[in-house]
Amino acid sequence: MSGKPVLHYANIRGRMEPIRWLLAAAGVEFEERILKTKDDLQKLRTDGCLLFQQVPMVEIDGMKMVQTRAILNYIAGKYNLYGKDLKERALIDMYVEGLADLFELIMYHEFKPANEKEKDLANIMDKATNRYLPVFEKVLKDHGHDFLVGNKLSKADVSLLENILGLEELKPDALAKFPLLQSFKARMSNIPSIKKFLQPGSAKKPLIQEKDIPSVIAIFH
Ligand code: IBG
Repeated sequence: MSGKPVLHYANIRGRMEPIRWLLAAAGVEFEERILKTKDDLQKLRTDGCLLFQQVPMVEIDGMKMVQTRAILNYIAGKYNLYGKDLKERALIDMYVEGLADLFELIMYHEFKPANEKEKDLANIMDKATNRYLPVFEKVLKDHGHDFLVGNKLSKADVSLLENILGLEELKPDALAKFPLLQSFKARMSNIPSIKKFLQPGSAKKPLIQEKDIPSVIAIFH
């Protein structure tokens, strides 16, 4: 056993990408076991590795963890990315849950049929611009700190950066009306562990290619 966390998922961003992001930001090396077929998923099930028969699953500290949020919370707690007290944690949770709602929109966009993409993108950009991004622009403006909570890196910052970059992939000027988020993005992208993750060849997954969608669907459906 190498002692590194082992991530079990398909070779896509999907629900595992926030976990890859958080481990990378924490400076934790990890291994990946890529599910290529439904049989690979079925084997994990019959071996009793999946509490709810689903992935993401992460082997960490002798546990076989499932449920994305539980995994993220464990990593955040372990690596001190989850605030210094209950109130900071509550704030981080609120920010992260809002961002998780935005993330769902971005994640499913990749899987939308071509004839629904334009409308879907318009909805994502409307929600991003009018509901989610203004919240974080205001938080940064009001307290004037570098990070969202407690003037210290937390999982909320990591999630915000992940979502900002995801939005910019869909629409390069997504941050046009948000100057403080632009500087936040520049600052976060320069944190050594994150900078490394953003470089080519890292564990960060690319956007799924249209041609790969059927094979991914075949694993999970
Ligand atoms: N609440 C769970 C979590 O957050 O971990 C949901 C996990 C989940 O939906 N897992 C899917 C799965 O294992 C894979 S991600 N499905 C098999 C089953 O029997 O339920 C599926 C997904 C894709 C693309 I592909 C976008 C979003 C989700």
